[in-house]
Amino acid sequence: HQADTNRTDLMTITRFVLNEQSKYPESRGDFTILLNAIVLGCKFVCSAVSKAGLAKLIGLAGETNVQGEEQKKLDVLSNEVFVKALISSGRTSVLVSEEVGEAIFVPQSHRGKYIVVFDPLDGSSNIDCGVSIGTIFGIYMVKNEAKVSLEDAMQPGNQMLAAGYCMYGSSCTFVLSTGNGVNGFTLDPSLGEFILTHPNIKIPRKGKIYSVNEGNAKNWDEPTTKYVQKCKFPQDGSPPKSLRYIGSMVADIHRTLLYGGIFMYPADIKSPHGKLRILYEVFPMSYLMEQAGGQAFTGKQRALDLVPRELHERSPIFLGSYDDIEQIKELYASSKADC
Ligand code: P6P
Repeated sequence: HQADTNRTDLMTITRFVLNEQSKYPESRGDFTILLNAIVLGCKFVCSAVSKAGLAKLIGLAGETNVQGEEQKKLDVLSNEVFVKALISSGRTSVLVSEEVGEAIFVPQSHRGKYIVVFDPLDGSSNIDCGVSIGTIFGIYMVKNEAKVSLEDAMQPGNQMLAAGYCMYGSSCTFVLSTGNGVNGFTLDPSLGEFILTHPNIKIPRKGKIYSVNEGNAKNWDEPTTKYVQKCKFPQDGSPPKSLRYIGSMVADIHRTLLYGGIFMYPADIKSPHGKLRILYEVFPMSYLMEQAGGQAFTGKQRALDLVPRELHERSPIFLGSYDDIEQIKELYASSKADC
């Protein structure tokens, strides 16, 4: 009977968020409308990604994005779908997309109180080989609706009020936090609804996996080098950690969130600020990790305390299980002490 009840008592993402928002008497459903726009974009991308191989959507669109990378058609499509869905929701004022060099100021007629920073299709270089890719987003409140500016889009991560990602893999999984923990939803394609499948995700306090591109080892700084050495040759008699690196942030983070461990994209001699973008990669994933009981560290400070100065600014990032991050923080602290 209980199983039947669960099966018929569908906790969709919309119902879940409405429940959450009902805790705030002043909320008028704006956030739910905004989230539905993001969910619509993810449903579209999920469908397009699953058909990419067949629909010949793969392949270069011939254009290049601000990162100088050749854009694949799915990048272009995904970005357009999210921008249009967010603007038509009437709940946003400024959008920042990984695919667009400048901030997008929403026309006055459609302005609302939220700012959305997003990477419409992160890891897109993996599209052709079928590796999981994803959409990453973060949401801020505009500081002054009457006077919207670029500053609204470059707030520190500790001002973020919600963040999440949607992973397009063997199934389509939407992971979200609105500040009260982390919850995961899986798309039921027959219903076209995201159903709650991973309530109250908590990252294990300590993990057995480290995730980093070892190909950059030649260029790492000393604390990162020492930490990875400890993972491979533990001095305390514990077994070595396993290395898992997919090369698609959403997939690496999703595994870290569920299984524990540490994900690292450190600074190195080649990229002194690391590779990952603060606004729509580092902040949303750091927000989720903290909400799930983990930590996020840049090598110098708590990641969410960064204040971005450029829209597409990068930062080194170490995030994951609480105890694992403590270890890397100690190594950076002692290396600073040695200077
Ligand atoms: P590397 C994908 O291009 C991406 O932006 C992230 O999704 C991923 O974590 C990272 O870059 C992989 O970078 O240098 O290890 O290939």
